[in-house]
Amino acid sequence: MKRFNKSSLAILGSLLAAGALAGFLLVRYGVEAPQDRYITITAHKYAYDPPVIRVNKGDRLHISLAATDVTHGFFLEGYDVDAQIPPSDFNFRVRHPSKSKEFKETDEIVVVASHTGKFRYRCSNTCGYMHPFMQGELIVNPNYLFSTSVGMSFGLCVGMLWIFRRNGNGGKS
Ligand SMILES: [Cu+2]
Repeated sequence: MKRFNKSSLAILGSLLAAGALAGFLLVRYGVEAPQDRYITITAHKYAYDPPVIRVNKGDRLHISLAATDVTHGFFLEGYDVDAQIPPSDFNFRVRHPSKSKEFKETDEIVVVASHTGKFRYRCSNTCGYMHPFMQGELIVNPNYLFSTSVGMSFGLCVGMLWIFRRNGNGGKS
């Protein structure tokens, strides 16, 4: 019986070590996963480059805007951002429509990708006959690493329970 407990202790020990590792990974890559992403979006007749941006939930987006031909707009659905981008200028003007109609000059929009889903960005400054079709898409994915880590921890808990039960039965017989 004593010998049995020793081996189960060893198994428990390694499970705990694995659990600690999972916990470390969770903190390192899960909870703290939100990254700073520096994105430059160039507007021209009648598209944005890049046309699709993929980020993870919680990421902090530093968005710079530039226009190469005429003044374009940048309205980001779901994030209360609207900008006017004059050509050949590092700065652009931005406003948060729900808060103010006033545009303010800036060189960067900082937005936290706080909700998942697909959000279109489209031109909000009439720039030509194809203007209504000028749009792109911001895709905010859920944090998969975070989910994986939680799943791993859950698996470890189940594994430990199973070992406890097995040892309980083994001890009696
Ligand atoms: Cu435009």
